[in-house]
Amino acid sequence: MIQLTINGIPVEVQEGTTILEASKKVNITIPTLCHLDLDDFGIINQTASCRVCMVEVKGRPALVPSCSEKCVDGMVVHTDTPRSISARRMAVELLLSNHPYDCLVCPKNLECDLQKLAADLGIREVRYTGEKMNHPKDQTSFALVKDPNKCVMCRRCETMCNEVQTCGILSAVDRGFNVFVGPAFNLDMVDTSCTFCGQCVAVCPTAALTEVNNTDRLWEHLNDPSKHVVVQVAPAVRVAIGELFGLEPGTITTGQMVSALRSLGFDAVFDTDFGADLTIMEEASELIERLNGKGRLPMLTSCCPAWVKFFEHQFPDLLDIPSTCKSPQIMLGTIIKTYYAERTGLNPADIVVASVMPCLAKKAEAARPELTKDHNNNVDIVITTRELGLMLKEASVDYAALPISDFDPLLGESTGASVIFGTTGGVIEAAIRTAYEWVTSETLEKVDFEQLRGFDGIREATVDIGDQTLKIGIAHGLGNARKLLEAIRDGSSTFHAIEIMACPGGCIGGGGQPYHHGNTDIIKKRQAAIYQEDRNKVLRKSHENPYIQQLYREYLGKPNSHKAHELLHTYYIG
Ligand code: HC1
Ligand code: SF4
Repeated sequence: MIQLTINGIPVEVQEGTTILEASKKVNITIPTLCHLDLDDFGIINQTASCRVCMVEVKGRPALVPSCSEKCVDGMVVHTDTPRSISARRMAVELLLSNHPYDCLVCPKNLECDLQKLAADLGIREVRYTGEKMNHPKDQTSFALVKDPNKCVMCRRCETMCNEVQTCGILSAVDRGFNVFVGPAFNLDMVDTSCTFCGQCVAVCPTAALTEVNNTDRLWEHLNDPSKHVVVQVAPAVRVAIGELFGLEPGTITTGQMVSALRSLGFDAVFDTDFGADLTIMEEASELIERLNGKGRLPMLTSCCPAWVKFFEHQFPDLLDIPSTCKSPQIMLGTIIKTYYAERTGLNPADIVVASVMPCLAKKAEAARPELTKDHNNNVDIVITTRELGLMLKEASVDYAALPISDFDPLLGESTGASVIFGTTGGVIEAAIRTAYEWVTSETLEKVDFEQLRGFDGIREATVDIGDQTLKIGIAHGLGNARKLLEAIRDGSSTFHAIEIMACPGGCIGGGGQPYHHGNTDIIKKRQAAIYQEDRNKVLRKSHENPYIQQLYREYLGKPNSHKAHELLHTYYIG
């Protein structure tokens, strides 16, 4: 062990610990900008490029960056000397000298780490002025916007994209003053193999990477009396949106969220969870069929659109292994434009389906040509959790004070199995709850499959169903998914089913959720809330949802029927 003092406080740390890490141990905060430590998910960005975390070490003539400097025995560190504060201010001023000053109308206003740092350091003027970068914005995708002029070269997005997601889209483009992070040859995002997972957006400290904002388009629809505008909300939104209104992470606000949506003027408020229950009906049937020899094993879940893009781009030889089920978002959109339209006598062309998703890839998913019908999108417009927060603030909604209300009937009814879709491990657990009862014809008394839960990037578990032992794999984060796929490709995989979610933590850590600013405890609290919401439900198995049963009785026939296939299944494009 190594002994040192920081600001006069003795600290004992293991060899290899940085001064920044040692400081955290004794609750000393050193400001940083480029540094990102999501160690729970194996993510550390340690480029030491911003020079904001400079500190003084006794006996050293120069200041050192605390994020990369390792502790040594007997070290005496001071983090807040006039010299280190002055160096910090200069580093921030230099970043600001070249940064656009449009904070008031910037998409990251009040959420920007650079803005906060400047405020915390009391910067009131920038002593250095000069040329600014003038690169065009990339607005070519349905999911994200890249504004190179706001790039501070922290490389957080690059670490996320290349090391965690292993997508390899982002790196330094251009040289010297004009340098920024973007795709090789500065290609348009839409022309790259980007999965639109949005994890680069989730960790960008400024507005160099943000989501496509669809709120104005949605307001237009809501203000158009000729349209019947309905909304669906993803499982992970209800345990995170409260954070935008000052509530503790992990606060479940399902009822307030429904009231909030109604107050915005939606004609009906439906639940993507209903779509998730429907997905389980189809996916559990498909799994049982494949286990009975009809189709290839392992079967992979297919509800995460960034994951779908990833295997289409990177594993085009394995397109027959994912389930053919559309995602819950698209299943519900399809049911709204068909079954719901018929029941209500509305022309599908007059129905606008909006989705609130924790995810940026859902925006791109809704626009996929094979998921639209007769040029009429099944889901017309997707906003993120953050965008819903913006709309509610625009409308001066006092979120925390809202009464609790229920989703609209039928397509708003759901079970606990669908809620857990929002966390890593939840989709496969939901599928197992149903598959178990269908295969064994026995009641599953204990629905909590603890062995499928957790945060490890790759998890393995076995589940006994009748006389069969199923081997289940779970991965979150695309780099982890790649490892499981490579094993399938080389023939060494022995799994029967694999769940994959692109974002660390699953949808609760999605690129459209309230910014966590590098605090993984927030994602863990959201996960605990998801499991609590499952326990709160009377029904916890998808096939027990009475309205799902009604939908099959009245409209779809049986799971995997011809009609179910036509409406609820899809194909992949390599
Ligand atoms: Fe997800 Fe899904 S769980 S993909 O993370 O299968 O976005 O929350 O809506 O469609 O249900 C996202 C979440 C979401 C779908 C469901
Ligand atoms: Fe990489 Fe995902 Fe960002 Fe695309 S959205 S650049 S894949 S991190």
